[in-house]
Amino acid sequence: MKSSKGRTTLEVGADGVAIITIINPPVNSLSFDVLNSLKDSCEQALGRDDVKAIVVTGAQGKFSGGFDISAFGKIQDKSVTAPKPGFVSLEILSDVLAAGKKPFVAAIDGLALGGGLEVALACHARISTPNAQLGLPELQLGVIPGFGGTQALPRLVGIAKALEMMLTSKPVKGEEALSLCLVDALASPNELVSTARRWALDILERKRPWVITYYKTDKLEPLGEVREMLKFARDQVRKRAPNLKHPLVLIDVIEGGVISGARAGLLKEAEAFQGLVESDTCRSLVHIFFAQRGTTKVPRVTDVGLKPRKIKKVAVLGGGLMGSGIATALILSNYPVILKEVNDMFLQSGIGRVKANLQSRVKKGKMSQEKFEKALSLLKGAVDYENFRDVDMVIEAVIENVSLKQQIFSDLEKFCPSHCILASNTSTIDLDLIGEKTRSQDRIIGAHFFSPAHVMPLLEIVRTQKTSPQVIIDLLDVGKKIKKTPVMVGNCTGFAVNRMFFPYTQAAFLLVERGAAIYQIDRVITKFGMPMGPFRLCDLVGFGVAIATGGQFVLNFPERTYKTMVIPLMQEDKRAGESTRRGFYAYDEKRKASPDPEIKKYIDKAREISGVTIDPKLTKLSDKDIVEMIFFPVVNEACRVLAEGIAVKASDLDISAVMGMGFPPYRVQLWNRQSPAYKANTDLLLAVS
Ligand SMILES: NC(=O)c1ccc[n+]([C@@H]2O[C@H](COP(=O)([O-])OP(=O)(O)OC[C@H]3O[C@@H](n4cnc5c(N)ncnc54)[C@H](O)[C@@H]3O)[C@@H](O)[C@H]2O)c1
Ligand SMILES: *[C@@H]1O[C@H](CO)[C@@H](O)[C@H](O)[C@H]1NC(C)=O
Ligand SMILES: *[C@@H]1O[C@H](CO)[C@@H](O)[C@H](O)[C@H]1NC(C)=O
Ligand SMILES: CC(=O)N[C@H]1CO[C@H](CO)[C@@H](O)[C@@H]1O
Repeated sequence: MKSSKGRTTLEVGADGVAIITIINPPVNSLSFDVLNSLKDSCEQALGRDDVKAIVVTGAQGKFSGGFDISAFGKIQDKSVTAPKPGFVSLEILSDVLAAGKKPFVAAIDGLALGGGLEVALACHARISTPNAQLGLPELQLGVIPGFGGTQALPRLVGIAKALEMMLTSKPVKGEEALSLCLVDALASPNELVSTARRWALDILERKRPWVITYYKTDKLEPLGEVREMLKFARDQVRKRAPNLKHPLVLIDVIEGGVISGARAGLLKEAEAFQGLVESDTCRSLVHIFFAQRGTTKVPRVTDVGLKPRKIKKVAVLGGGLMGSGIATALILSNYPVILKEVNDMFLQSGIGRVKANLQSRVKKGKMSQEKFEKALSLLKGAVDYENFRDVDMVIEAVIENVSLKQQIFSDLEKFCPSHCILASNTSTIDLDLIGEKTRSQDRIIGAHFFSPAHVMPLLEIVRTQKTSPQVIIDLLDVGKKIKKTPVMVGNCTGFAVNRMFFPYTQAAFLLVERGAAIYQIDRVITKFGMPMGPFRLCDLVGFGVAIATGGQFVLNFPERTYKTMVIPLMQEDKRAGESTRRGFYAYDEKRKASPDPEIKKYIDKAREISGVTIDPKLTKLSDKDIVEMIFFPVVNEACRVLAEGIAVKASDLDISAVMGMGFPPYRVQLWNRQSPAYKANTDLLLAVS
């Protein structure tokens, strides 16, 4: 891919309409070069006597994907002087385009997102294709729209809809955009530009209205109603995203424009944008944006000219929780799947689980009945290997038993074609051991899904010394196609996620046995932004599983594992977590967790057995202390994973933490010093504020 800086072109037709085309593949993002060139082209068109009206469009069937996200780094870097996007846009969009003495019409195909849509909003009319995606997703990156969108969108669609579109970051399609008056007309891709040309001339001839979006007020709801809406929105935001400031800033900026007019609103927007762009939240979210797209770049694997092979059929072995989830994910993405079980009874319950997974999507309105039938028709059951002759990939998800898995893999070698990828979902068994009795070690690979596999977004791809690059590329591709974020890791206990996070629960137990308040820890960690604290997580996973996986770490890292007695003591009393309705919390019929005073008894007993004493300092920890004591050991473990070469790059671990454990993405910051505890050679690390 060549790195062009982007530009616009200007072409004047015989009808006197100039076409300005934004060119910056792949999504025509708005770099500063594009913006400057856009300004030049607009000024030229306005100045030329042979130009009567102007159409703005994007090359290759895409209007524009928005502000160039890679330019955020430049704006945030205080050592270089970068232009301020908000003010740049004020100059170009509001002072040149919107205020222009000739009509501007946007011709929108493909996507008009973020700054892309904001360019279109500055025009005097918009024509779109029915399938184009229009939206302002800036909040996802920790900023607000900075090219006038906070002022323009409410004036076209009303405050209520504008708030919804910006707060959810969800785009609308052309059809809906028309009904919202976000666009003025629809046209097929072939007729898009000619329709826009005609429209521009019509405006000039006053056959259609010449509308400057920023001056429009007819769609704004009455002030009293607006106040109510904004108050409601603020309450919702405080409740749903208590750690984020930028959604509240958005609401303030919208309010400013309604009260003081669009010009004041635009200035307020530009200033607020500049402040937010430098925030830790924005830095973290931009980092995550690129980190997520970077997981499929693996040195010496994806850069040696190999292409993913076509996977036409997949077999899943084992129809348990994991296998049925994996099968569900595959058929949802149109892969024909054979689900194999040991006997018909197990097979039927496996297929039943897949059906239930699909049905729950239908119930939630995420899938049509038609799509349900289609997905289900891709699933075939089997109790033998007869139909494995044309399978391109097998994912094994049977119980953790070495000799069983060895048997399965030598059977697979017999029944599957010689190119077939042999993947295992094992989390605890050495892949080399599994493949020991085969001659196919170059096509054995780990595919570690998280439960439930059809819901959780992360896929750890585990390579051995012998796995071939082609097989890795194939699985990375399947991972993306089934809408997972695949991360490639090497072999170690717990791979990336469980390895990084074993110190998470461990630190919590260590603190509690020495006097820290158990429910305070969960409360603080949840407030920090994790989906749940370490104790609630133990309850969810179940103590049986917790002990089994904990044992693996004790075995492999004896020098830094803390073995708590609390869990075995609770298990003796048949407390084993949420499934038994009693763990660190008590659960009612609706599975609502509440603190349980009886827990103190177990902690006291454990303390006695282990011979530890209460440390008065630990009984009154601040929230900040707790966060650091729980997460710094996680960060250190991440450094080890990186130093051992298990992970390819630090950003892969950031993504693993976010996607695998629900670590808050807005807290993953740039960490510019090496971990004091472990000298890992990296500049980006999972860090906590
Ligand atoms: N300006 C904003 O506020 C904003 C916010 C979110 C998304 N977006 C844009 O919307 C597009 C679609 O979003 P998606 O989440 O579906 O992403 P996506 O990964 O599906 O994006 C499609 C393509 O855009 C490429 N891309 C990534 N970063 C880019 C950059 N800085 N400049 C140009 N191209 C880039 C990707 O490599 C990918 O090929 C994104 O590419 C992004 O440009 C803009
Ligand atoms: C593991 O699998 C083998 C082979 O199928 C079987 O004989 C053995 O009993 C199993 N072990 C356990 C602990 O289930
Ligand atoms: C894989 O990791 C496990 C656990 O650390 C270890 O026992 C095994 O030897 C490793 N295998 C290879 C090939 O490195
Ligand atoms: C790591 C992993 O996913 N292991 C699972 C493999 O599949 C079996 C059977 O469904 C599960 O019990 C394991 O937890």
